[in-house]
Amino acid sequence: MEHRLREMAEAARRALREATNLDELEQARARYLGRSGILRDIQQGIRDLAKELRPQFGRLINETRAELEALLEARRKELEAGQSRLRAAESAIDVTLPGRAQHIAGRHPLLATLDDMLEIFLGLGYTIAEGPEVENNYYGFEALNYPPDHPAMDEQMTFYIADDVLLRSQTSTVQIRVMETQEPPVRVVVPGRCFRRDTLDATHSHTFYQLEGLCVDEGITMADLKGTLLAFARGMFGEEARVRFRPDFFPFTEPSAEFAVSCFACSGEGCRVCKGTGWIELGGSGMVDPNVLAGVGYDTERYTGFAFGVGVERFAMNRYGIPDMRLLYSGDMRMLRQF
Ligand code: 2U9
Repeated sequence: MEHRLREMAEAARRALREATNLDELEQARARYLGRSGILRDIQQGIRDLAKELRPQFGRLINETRAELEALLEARRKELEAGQSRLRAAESAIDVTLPGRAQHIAGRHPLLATLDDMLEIFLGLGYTIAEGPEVENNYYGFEALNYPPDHPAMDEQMTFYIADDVLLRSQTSTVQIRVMETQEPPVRVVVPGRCFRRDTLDATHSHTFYQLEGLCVDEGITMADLKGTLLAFARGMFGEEARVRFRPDFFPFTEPSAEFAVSCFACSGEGCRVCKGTGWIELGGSGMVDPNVLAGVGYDTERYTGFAFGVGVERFAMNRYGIPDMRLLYSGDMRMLRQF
């Protein structure tokens, strides 16, 4: 019996010492010290011993159990320490690795252009007005002096949501709303998204940004329009910039003029940016048609006004040399990181 105990103790010591991980250690514990382990089995054998030998043997069993349990605990601590060292080594930071570049977000070229435009008009005393993208026929066309059969009102050109519900094709709807609630003097710029049934390609988009402006007061003339757009061009392109006006037609202005700025890349000599013309088209403008002013209840004998509109996408593309309008909406980081 005693021999069996000593042999078991020796085997248990070896198993505990040689356990290479916590699982193996647990297996050894269960085998030798567990409830149905070998030590318990030996202990049960006490019953078969002579009465006088039992206390001595019981003590020996208890001493062996205490020794093995101490060994078990010591080995558990060792293995746990080893495991956490291993984990620490696995998750250690390699300070010699090159760092990952952090990209700091910048302004999107489209909105950067719009912000810069707005800044100039704020400096000229304009306020910013905004309004709904979903409009009705009155604000979208009628109040802007479009004749009832104008092709722009066709479903081929304008997005209709229902009979008299449409997506605005220009922000001019907002100027009508401003004038309805305010007597002159009016000086507003209106940035916003507009929608037309154009097919997406390098120079067209069904959704695009416009900046329009409106100035109504006593004694406003075409000279004010020209001076304002010259200040705008100089603010955007520098003091050397010149503007050119050529006759055009819009239902809501009379007379109307398209306007262009001398090419910022070649100062008007002719280059790739301006396609050899020396000029970059910016938008349209004109004196507000008296029908529009009368429509909002203004006294057309007393007040005159000018208005203009600029497409922001084309402006941004020219400014930054972006060759395709779709790049402005792609969210492609290879493009956006350049700004
Ligand atoms: C009111 C009266 C008149 C705004 C104007 C234009 C000329 C114009 C285009 C430029 C590029 C639109 O994005 S674009 O294609 N705009 O040519 N817009 S005058 O005239 C107004 C606005 C509001 C009440």
